[in-house]
Amino acid sequence: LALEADLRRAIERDELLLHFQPKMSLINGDLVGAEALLRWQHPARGTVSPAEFIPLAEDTGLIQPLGEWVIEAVCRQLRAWLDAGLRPPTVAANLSARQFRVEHLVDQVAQALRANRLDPALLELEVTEGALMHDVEAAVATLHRLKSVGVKLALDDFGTGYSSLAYLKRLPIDRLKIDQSFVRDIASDPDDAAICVAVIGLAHNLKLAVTAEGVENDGQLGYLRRHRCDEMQGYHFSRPLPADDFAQLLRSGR
Ligand code: G
Ligand code: G
Ligand code: MN
Ligand code: NA
Repeated sequence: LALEADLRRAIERDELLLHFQPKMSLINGDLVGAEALLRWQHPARGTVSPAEFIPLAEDTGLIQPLGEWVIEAVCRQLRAWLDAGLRPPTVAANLSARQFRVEHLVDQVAQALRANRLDPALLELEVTEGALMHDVEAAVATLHRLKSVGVKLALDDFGTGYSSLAYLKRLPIDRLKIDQSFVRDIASDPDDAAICVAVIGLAHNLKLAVTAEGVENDGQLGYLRRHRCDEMQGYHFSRPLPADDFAQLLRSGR
């Protein structure tokens, strides 16, 4: 497949880059974090969405070098911002299901943090329920090893997978991210609203922070704030930004 061969070379050719989507506190409006989102600037195809090439990378094993590149690139970027005198918030990287099961993932993460002399709490890793359900015992062990490195852990797309509440309490995670499919109609659909309120309550009872994804308007924002959601991410606050634009946001002291 042509795309697979291209993806193989994309890392060496420097065609990959990260965008950073700011996360906002619903308590005080502060910039409290960012999610790193992978972008592939293909010379002929233009921008290729990760929704297209992450599944391909998973099927071909390319997810291993690709995932390692993402972790290292996030750490290098954090170091660059610190060296520029900025105070970056915690930045989250997405881990694909297969990447999460890579043997030396924990060593990769620890090495990238060490090489860039970073406080591990500046890095957050987002995993989906699907990545954990494959082998719950192994997943819990890996999460504990990541936790002991000092990174933050988030459960992404929460509510769309099949996690049982019985094992949710065993996961050493810091945050639940409410999937954007529940947030979209929160102000008009009582079922979606009920699900969001329940997830916020669940998270808080388990002493977890909760972030709503895909917030696009004031109605959604107000509803989430009234129901004590901690943070939000979405176009209403900011789209994913190129690194320079994100640095500009940091400089502006938001
Ligand atoms: O930003 P965007 O809507 O294009 O992202 C599409 C999908 O790709 C999302 O599900 C997002 O989680 C995923 N994605 C973006 N960046 C990464 C990455 O670095 N690693 C993995 N595994 N998935 C990513
Ligand atoms: O799967 P994950 O939650 O990691 O992916 C987040 C995806 O959601 C990214 O592709 C990102 O570009 C996208 N996204 C971020 N904010 C919004 C938003 O407000 N609305 C929509 N529709 N998508 C968003
Ligand atoms: Mn995510
Ligand atoms: Na999501």
